[in-house]
Amino acid sequence: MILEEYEAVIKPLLSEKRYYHSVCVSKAAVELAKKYGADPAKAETAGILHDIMKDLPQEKQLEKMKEYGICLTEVERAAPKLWHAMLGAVYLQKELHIEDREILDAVRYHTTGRRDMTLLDRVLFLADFISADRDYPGVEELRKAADKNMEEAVMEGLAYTVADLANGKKPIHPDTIEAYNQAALIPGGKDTEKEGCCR
Ligand code: DGI
Ligand code: FE
Ligand code: FE
Repeated sequence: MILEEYEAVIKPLLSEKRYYHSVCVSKAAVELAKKYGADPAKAETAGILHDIMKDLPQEKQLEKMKEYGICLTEVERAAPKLWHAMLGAVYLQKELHIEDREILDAVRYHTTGRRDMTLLDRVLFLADFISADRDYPGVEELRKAADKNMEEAVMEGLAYTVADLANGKKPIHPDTIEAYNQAALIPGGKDTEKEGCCR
């Protein structure tokens, strides 16, 4: 399917605001993909579809997850904001017949991040933070960081998420922690010598 067809698919599922956000994320993802060498077509698709399940009421999201056989961990059960990403990825596969693993994973991990994020994971994660519709304090700095160094900008996004969640005494998903720790241990995304490793 092409962008216009995906737009027609998400339109009835999303509020006006969320639809506009999705269009903006798709555009931001294409720009980041071009800059950092990811596939712009996959970035466009992942961007337009990433929040496809976001406006479904929570009971309906739970219902659909059950239908799809998605089992929730304790942290996931306690964090409804994570559901749309997990559910979204499976919805794309089951209902829209998208089989591209990179696209499905980028959507699946767009909220938490994960260890060993792919280029497309990073592109979507960042695009979601810096899209044109975002106006939180600090967004301009993050846009500049994203323009200069993708790894550093992803780290900024992860650090913001972890700090914000801890501030609100909210549970933090293991994928978020793993993404954050990996970024903190390997500054700039470059693998360092594993000195002192006894394995
Ligand atoms: O769907 P969007 O609003 O565009 O953005 P998103 O999918 O990145 O969702 C952001 C929300 O998800 C934000 O309120 C923080 C929450 N979130 C992200 N990681 C975690 C989390 N919530 C919990 N409880 N645990 C996490 O690890
Ligand atoms: Fe989201
Ligand atoms: Fe989003």
